[in-house]
Amino acid sequence: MRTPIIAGNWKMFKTIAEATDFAKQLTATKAIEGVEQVICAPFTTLSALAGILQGTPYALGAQNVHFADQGAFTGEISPLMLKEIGVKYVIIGHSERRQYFNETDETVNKKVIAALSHGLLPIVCVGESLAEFESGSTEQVVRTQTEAALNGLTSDQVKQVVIAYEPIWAIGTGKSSTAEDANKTIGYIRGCVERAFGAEAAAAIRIQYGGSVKPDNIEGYLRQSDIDGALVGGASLTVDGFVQLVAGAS
Ligand code: G2H
Repeated sequence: MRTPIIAGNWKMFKTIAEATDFAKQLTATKAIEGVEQVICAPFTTLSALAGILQGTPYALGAQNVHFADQGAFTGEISPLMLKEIGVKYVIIGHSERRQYFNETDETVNKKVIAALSHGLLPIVCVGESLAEFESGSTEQVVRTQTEAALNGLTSDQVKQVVIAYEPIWAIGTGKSSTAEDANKTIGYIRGCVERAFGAEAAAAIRIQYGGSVKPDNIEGYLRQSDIDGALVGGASLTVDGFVQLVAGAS
């Protein structure tokens, strides 16, 4: 009943020329149905990608957004600006932004509220560090991050949010959580959503796994009861890789 969603997170990779090549190749291949497909690309490439992806099954995503509509915030991009380009999704609170750019639970929440108010769909990242994993605090960490990110939303708004559970120790390291462990934590996150927003919202919200997902391990994750897709970095950078990931989720 929940449509799986595969989102490629290109991070700080691809020039406009490279992104354009990718999109042209991707749109020339036969699209796989039954899986929502999103490319979260660098800001500089979004306009060019929008021109190619418009009217195709591939949605466009950004990797960050500011919470204000406009203002003296040098270097930032507002939800209005993303909406104008034709962006549909926006990653909020990726661990790299929490780690390197002072993203906090509070700014994540402000960004989620701002994105939704402009019709952008947030992909909110939560996940524990290696030390937190080893000390057994995974559930406490993801609960705090999830509750903070969704604070103040209505249950109808929560249904539009995608959560990506990404254990930090699995990101870009080649180490990945087992499918069973990821499913257990994602089931726990769904339980947190149910306690705060009710059973209907919890049944509707899509929760992805992220962290070293590859074409050869994606099927194991997607077979799990609570995992609704994947947020994928490195393996989404080639057209072949992206298509294989989507095939693995279909
Ligand atoms: C985690 C993930 C994408 P990778 O950051 O969000 O990256 O698949 O390269 O581990």
